[in-house]
Amino acid sequence: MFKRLCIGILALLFATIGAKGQTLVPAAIKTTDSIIMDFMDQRFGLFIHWGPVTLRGTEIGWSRNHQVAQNDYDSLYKEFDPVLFNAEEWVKIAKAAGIKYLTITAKHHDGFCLWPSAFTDYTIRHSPYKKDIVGQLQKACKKYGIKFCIYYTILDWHHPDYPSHNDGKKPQDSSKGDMKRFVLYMKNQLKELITSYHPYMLWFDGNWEAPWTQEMAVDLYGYIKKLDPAVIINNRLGKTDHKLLTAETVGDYATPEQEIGRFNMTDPWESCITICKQWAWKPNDQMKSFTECIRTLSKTAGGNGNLLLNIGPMPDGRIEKRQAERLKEVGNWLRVNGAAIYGTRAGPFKPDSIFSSTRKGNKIFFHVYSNNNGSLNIPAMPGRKIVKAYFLARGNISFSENNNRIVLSWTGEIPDPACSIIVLEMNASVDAIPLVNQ
Ligand code: H79
Repeated sequence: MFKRLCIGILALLFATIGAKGQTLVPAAIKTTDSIIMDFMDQRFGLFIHWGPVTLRGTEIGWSRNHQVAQNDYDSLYKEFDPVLFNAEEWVKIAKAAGIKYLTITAKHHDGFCLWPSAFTDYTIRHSPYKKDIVGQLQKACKKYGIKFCIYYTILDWHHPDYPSHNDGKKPQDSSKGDMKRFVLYMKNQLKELITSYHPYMLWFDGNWEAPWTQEMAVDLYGYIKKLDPAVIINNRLGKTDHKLLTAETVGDYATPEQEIGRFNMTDPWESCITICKQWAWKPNDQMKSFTECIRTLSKTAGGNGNLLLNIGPMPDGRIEKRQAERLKEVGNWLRVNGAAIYGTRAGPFKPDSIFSSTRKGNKIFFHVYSNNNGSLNIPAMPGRKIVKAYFLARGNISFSENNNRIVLSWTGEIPDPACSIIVLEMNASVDAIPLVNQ
């Protein structure tokens, strides 16, 4: 009887059933709010998509058996020798860009591993380069105070135990798959990654294919949390929409892709957006302007989310000069205006085409995208008065408060046409005030 009771309690601890009968992650093992809030304080991360496919300049994973024949794609690692790769150079570029965390594609959908995994030969160790790329980056991040994160996709179109061998294109032979063995492979690799590199966050992907189930996802979440209860996990482990967090979601935060997430003061989210068009490097790929990059970062913070901005390094190991320069420009803007981004929360105004707002303590930051004839007219906040108003990049500006409206005005153009920050210092904290209707 006692034994049965114990088994019952254990079952309750390790499997929670939702209202619709789905397996859910038990609340007790979920990443704590304080860890998630710390993550949301970082606001700006660098995504790096890299692998042997850069030798062809086509998209990572997706071009296998499309633009690049499968056999050719799967042999590229034999030529992958990025002799100019210098982890510290990458991390210095990230640091100068004002980036707080870095996420590397340890394994993308093509199955190639950028670290010398003991569980497959399809790794960097068996390339002419041989050295551990994930390990070198982790070390450099530690040295320069950047949080190190790992992208690891679930689906694996190369692994013999994974039942689907490309994204639906023939030849397709799912009879040879063995998900039980494949899950063991994943667990072995994830244990290897967690114990070797101690990532701050794990970025899963490739969760949509049929062989992967909600039950497997909940089980894997628990497995990871036993290895490291503090590791942050994105919301692409389970089978729910990656833009949302729901009771069924397996993972800690939402991940809108190639779009700025919706304004949301309750659910944490991070938008992943490419600096060019492709995730992986492509010669002469179209690059976003400085204005686009800054407004993307500003509007993300103004929606209460993080930005994971993606770059694709070249096959020789270097980051393109123009991408590094663009990142440096972003960093220069952040050196002046970073107070409006890092550690802030969105609001108390909803973003529109003229401005976004963020807040921290007794400060409200207006991110202004247009000179707007030198003025902003906004509703006053009940119980709060302005003490001081100024551009972060320049001096004070005029303000007046009457008829429940605030009028801010300045002479000449805004300091930076891409995005200028106006600070309103208030007479008390604005962290908890409700949204102000415009
Ligand atoms: O790693 C990046 C993408 O490869 C991965 N997620 C980000 C972080 C991703 N996997 N699937 N998808 C994104 C959605 C599928 C998009 C596609 Fe396409 C549209 C696949 C084929 C058409 C975009 C354009 C990707 C390849 C070509």
